[in-house]
Amino acid sequence: MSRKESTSAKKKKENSSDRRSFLQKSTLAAMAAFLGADIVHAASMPKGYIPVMLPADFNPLEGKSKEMIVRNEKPWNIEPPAHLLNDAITPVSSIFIRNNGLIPEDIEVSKWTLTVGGESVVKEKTYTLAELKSKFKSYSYQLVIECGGNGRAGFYPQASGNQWEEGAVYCSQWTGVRLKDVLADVGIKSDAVYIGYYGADKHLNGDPNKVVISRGVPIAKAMEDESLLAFQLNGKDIPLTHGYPLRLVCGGWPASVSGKWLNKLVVRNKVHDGEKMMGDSYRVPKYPVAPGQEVPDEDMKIIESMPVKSMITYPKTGAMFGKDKKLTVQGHAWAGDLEVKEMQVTTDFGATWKTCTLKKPTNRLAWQQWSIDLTFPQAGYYEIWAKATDSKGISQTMVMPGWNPKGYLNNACHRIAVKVS
Ligand SMILES: Nc1nc2c(c(=O)[nH]1)N[C@H]1C(S)=C(S)[C@@H](COP(=O)(O)O)O[C@H]1N2
Ligand SMILES: [Mo]
Repeated sequence: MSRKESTSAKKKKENSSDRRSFLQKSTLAAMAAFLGADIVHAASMPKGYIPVMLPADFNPLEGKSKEMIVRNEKPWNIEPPAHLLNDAITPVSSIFIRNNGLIPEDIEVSKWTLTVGGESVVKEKTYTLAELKSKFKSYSYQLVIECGGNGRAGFYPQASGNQWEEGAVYCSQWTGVRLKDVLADVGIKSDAVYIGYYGADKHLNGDPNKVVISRGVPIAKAMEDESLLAFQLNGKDIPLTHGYPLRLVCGGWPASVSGKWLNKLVVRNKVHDGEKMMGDSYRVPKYPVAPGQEVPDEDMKIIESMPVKSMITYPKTGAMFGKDKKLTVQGHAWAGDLEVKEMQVTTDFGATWKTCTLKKPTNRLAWQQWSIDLTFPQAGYYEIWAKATDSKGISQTMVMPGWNPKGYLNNACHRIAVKVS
């Protein structure tokens, strides 16, 4: 408990100073991200000035909400507060950004190609974007993309990495061709077990030969209908920061398997061993460990389907309203490859739970909307905690779930505070 109090106190302080400096700070961070270098004399740069190396119509936040919280400037990582995620289909303005390296520059779409190779293809093949679009049928799905480290801020002892709170997750609509159709066209051998991706982003140190991140999924996940090579997000070209012009998207698994700026896929006859597939990266202990404990490498396993989780997106924490007034609480719930079968809230710290109305997902791997009407007969301070249960009967924990070295998979109940007067 004391840890949670200190985190929220810290957060409050950060937020008030962040709000004021946000535009300036995030604009500069965005410019640096696109330039691939810090602007040394940024302090003397005139307000509203667009650096010569950036296009005149450069819009640093690409339509992002001014309420986004900056977690890191280099690489550029930002997340929305929970209330910005209230829509069933997340608008680009509220989508978190997680980059491990530098956003690629000078993308020439007409020259963009995707090469599919690796030891388990019959023969390597290269497609232009136009070929991909014309040769294969397009499909659209709403997919939950959640960073494996979403909720990391809730772990104690603190795990290193972006201190994400609740916002490193979204469910938007992706349009593209099915990965399985492309793999069938290339021809894969019977020994294929895994696919791996490569993207056009550059390493933070600028070394063009260093791979930023190259992860992947087992063949079975790659072959699912919903695994796409996507070129549209919410019906428009994917914004540059989210992987323009081509992105691998595999919903329900840690977002790190959804490779942005995709230009190469490899079909492997063993588990893909690309950058950030080994060590502590996106891997968790095979058994529960004590917080802070070191875990031998052979006892770590790769994160696959994400665990059951939910969030409260309305009202926002701190909301005030009148006694006996009806409050409709809303949010989403998701469960990796599974469906959510029940959604509950408590206002008495878990002594009693109320069952919410829960919608079916629009398609497999989309998040589900839930809501519940609450009334508070007595004035005062309340907390609302939300808990989802998946189709296998597994529920979210109320306290910190299994600690792990990099702080992945925190699916503890989301809670908000409200005041009734
Ligand atoms: N090429 C490339 N793909 C990437 C990454 C990256 O750094 N480079 N980051 C991954 C991680 S860790 C996450 S959480 C998601 C973030 O996707 P978003 O920025 O669209 O929210 O992209 C994934 N795909
Ligand atoms: Mo991530």
